[in-house]
Amino acid sequence: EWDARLAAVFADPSLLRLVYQPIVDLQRGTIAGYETLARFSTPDGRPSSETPDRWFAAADATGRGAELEAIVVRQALAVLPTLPADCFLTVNVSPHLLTQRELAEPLLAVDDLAPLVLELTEHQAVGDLRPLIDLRDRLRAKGALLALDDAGSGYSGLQQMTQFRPQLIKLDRALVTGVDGDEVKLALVEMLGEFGGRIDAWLLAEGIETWGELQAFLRLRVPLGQGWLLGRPGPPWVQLEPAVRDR
Ligand code: G
Ligand code: G
Ligand code: MN
Ligand code: NA
Repeated sequence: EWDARLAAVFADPSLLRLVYQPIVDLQRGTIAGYETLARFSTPDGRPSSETPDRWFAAADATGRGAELEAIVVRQALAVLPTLPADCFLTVNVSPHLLTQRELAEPLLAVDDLAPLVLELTEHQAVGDLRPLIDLRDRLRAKGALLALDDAGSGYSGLQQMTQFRPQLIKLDRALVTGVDGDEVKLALVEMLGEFGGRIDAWLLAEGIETWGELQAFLRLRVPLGQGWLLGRPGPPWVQLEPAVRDR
């Protein structure tokens, strides 16, 4: 089942299409960047009924995860020159796949990776960390930035912050949802903000869906936000939701 689906995408990479969700400079109310999100189609042109995370998990399970993420990376690198000025572009990559040749090579082949941001979440144990740290340093030297995705979730904890030394910390949606009126979530966000300041990392609140949540992050002076209230994933380069833009 998955073997046939994946084979179709590797034969025709246009079955994997990227959409782009705005990331907002909360204090200025402008777009600071975009997150790329993969969308899959079947060979007959219909949207896949499987979610992207299932696609990436299935590819990983058959040893082709790096190859699939490489399709994303190639498409992201191709649109990079068309990105609006002063914006960054993020891609989601699994740290345990990043060091594989299929994924590392297209990135290392580029002289200047700025303003590309690699969003890392690890759902598996990474064995020997040294190759990853070495690669991270080479990618940084080429101008790539690192983000820790899903920060505060079980998958992206304190250990990963010390290992990856991210320049961007993406607060997990679970911390964002209902943050207004939840003292414990507010305290955690404040703590991570302080922590981010100490290690020179920016905080990004993802999954903002309500005005109450947005106001909480404005009050906390969290610099960056993302979520359906602000902008949905769409074609390049979708603008902010009108209600937010005209506010
Ligand atoms: O956009 P959406 O909510 O459908 O994404 C669902 C999940 O799939 C999210 O966890 C997201 O991080 C993951 N995902 C989407 N695009 C990519 C991608 O390009 N690479 C990887 N590894 N995961 C992705
Ligand atoms: O795992 P990762 O954090 O990369 O997943 C990002 C996913 O979150 C994407 O699939 C995207 O579609 C989804 N997303 C983005 N904004 C919102 C939001 O405001 N609410 C919800 N429920 N999902 C969101
Ligand atoms: Mn992400
Ligand atoms: Na995330």
